[in-house]
Amino acid sequence: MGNGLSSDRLLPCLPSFQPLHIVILGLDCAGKTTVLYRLRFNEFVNTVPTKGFNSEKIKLSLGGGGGGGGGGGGGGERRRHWTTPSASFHFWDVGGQEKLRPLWRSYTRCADGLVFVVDSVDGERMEEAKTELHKITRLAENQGVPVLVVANKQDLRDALALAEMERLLALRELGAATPWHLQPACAIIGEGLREGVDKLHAMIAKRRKALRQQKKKTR
Ligand SMILES: Nc1nc2c(ncn2[C@@H]2O[C@H](COP(=O)(O)OP(=O)(O)OP(=O)(O)O)[C@@H](O)[C@H]2O)c(=O)[nH]1
Ligand SMILES: [Mg+2]
Repeated sequence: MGNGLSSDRLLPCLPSFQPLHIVILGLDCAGKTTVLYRLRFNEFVNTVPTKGFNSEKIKLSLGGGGGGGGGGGGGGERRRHWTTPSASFHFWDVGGQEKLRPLWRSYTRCADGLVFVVDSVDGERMEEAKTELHKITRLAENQGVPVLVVANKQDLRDALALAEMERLLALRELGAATPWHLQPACAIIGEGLREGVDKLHAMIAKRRKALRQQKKKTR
C-alpha cells in the first residue's frame, strides 16, 4: 500500500555515493530497535527501551525480498552473487518515549527516508502514533521525504488489518508530496522488513530522479 510521488522543493543533503540517511521513529515499544538489529544482524536481539539513539551502517542487497540480513557486508552479503544490486544505509533508531520525541527533529534533518514503526496491536495508541507521524512529516525540512510505515507485530493474534491501520493512521492525508508505503512486518523474525527497505529505497531513488529533472528544467 502506498501513494505516488511528486517532486518537492528540497534537495537531498547527501551526495548519492554516501549511505542513505534513514531515521527510524515511532512510539515507545513499537519495535524500532528490534527492526534495526534484525536488519543489522539478521537475528533477534533482546532490547531495552532506548534512552538516546542507536545507529548502524548497513549494506543491504536490494530486490531480494525477505532474504538474509545485512551485517555491513558480512557473510550473508559475501555469499550473494556479485551482480546483486545493493545499497548502503545509515540507520538512526531514536527512542520513542514521549519525553524523547522533541529530539526526533534533530535526527530527521537531512534524512533521505523515514521508517515509522507502529505496534499493530496497540489500538489504543494508534491515534497518538498518527499524531506523531503527521507532525514529523509536516515539518518543512521533511517535506517530500519518503516514509516507510512498518505495521509491526503482525505475528500477534490481535494485530490490526493493514487497511484498518491505513485508515487509523490517516496515511492518505499525509500530503501528496510525501511518498509512503505501508508494510506489514514481524521484526522478531524479520518478515516483511527487507521488502519494506526495498520499497523505501525505490521511493528515495524516484524522488532523487524527480529532483534532478526539476533542477535541470530550472537551469
Ligand atoms: N510479538 C512481537 N514482538 C515484537 C516485535 N517487534 C518487537 N517486539 C517486542 O516489542 C518490545 C519493544 O521492542 P523495542 O524494539 O525495544 O521497541 P522500541 O520501539 O525500540 O522502543 P523504545 O526504544 O522505547 O522507543 C520488545 O519486547 C520486542 O521484543 C514483533 O514483530 N512481534
Ligand atoms: Mg528502542
